[in-house]
Amino acid sequence: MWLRTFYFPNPNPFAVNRSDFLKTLGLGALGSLIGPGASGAAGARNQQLEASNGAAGALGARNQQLEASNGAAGAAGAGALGAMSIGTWPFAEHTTRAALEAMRKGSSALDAVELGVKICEADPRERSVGLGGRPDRDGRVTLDACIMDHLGNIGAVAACEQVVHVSSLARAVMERTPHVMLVGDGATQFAREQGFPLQNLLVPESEAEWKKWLEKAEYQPIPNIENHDTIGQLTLDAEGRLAGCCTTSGMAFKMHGRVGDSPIIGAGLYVDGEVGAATATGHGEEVVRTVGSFRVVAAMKAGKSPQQACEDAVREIHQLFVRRDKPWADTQIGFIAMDLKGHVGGFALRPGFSYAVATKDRVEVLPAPFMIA
Ligand code: SD4
Repeated sequence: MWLRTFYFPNPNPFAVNRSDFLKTLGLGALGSLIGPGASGAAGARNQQLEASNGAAGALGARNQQLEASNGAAGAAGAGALGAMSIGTWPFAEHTTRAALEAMRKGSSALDAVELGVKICEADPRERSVGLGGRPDRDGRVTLDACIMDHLGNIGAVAACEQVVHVSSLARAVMERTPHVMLVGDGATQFAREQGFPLQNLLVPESEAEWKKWLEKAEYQPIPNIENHDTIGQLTLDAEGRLAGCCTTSGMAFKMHGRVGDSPIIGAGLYVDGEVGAATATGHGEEVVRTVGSFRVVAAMKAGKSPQQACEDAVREIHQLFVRRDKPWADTQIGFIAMDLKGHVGGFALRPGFSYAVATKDRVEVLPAPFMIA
């Protein structure tokens, strides 16, 4: 059974950029009405694809400039570059800045990435991460997170309730258990045992959205229209250590127990301490299907730049939609990546995705190039 979700206005301070993304989803909803099944739809889709490849090319050029400028600093190696951090969506401007400052004061990449995403998890205005995250269709807020360091240490929790800082809980799984993932009640039980505070994560605004959604809740076998903005953040410290963390409340009004890509190592996040790191946002089912973040890092290992690797991963996801004859109009996928020299990349299936880059010179939010306009 599939779950269809709807967008409700978000009052948070980053609403401008987030609504761009959600506009994408609005267009997508329209596309889903006219796309699948219509005769000639494949031809129309191909034309759209060809046209948008051109657009992506132009944007790709812009991003190459970015790569070049970051690369210039990075060419001397991570030590010379200093610490840096990148993260998905505009809210990562704050979280990457905080991570950078922590690393400047001596934090490891791992400590810094956890510190960064926790800011987002604790903010009840962020309705797609941590406290205040939108609930599932039963009104329960269930969170997913994973964390990975440069040595291949990993930890994750999925469908976890009552814990704000699931990033820290994922780290606790990594450091204090012989396992790599705890889910559901087991994750909450572990949190209790470890002294994590347990609390209600459903804020009145999210509860009101859920109640409104219930009025029309429809479950149809069509691709989801999501309400989401996961934070995936990557850090590189001055000693050249990489770390990453991905944390989310996942798809709004999802089926209870649904888990996306975000807590799945290789899908929502991957770190190779000798190559680089990548993280994903968007339609988790598609990212899981393609082991997206691992795919990006593997491409970097094979010699692709972070930008090229993100683009390849999105195109491969798109190809799978085409091969399976599934419409992609109402979905979104975005990847960001960083290598050991501080080159960064970001790419999305559809317009509206942006990511923050914090280096010693500046902290900025960059619109990601995209494949299909
Ligand atoms: C998920 N990938 O649960 C997450 C949602 C997301 O931006 O990334 N939103 O499928």
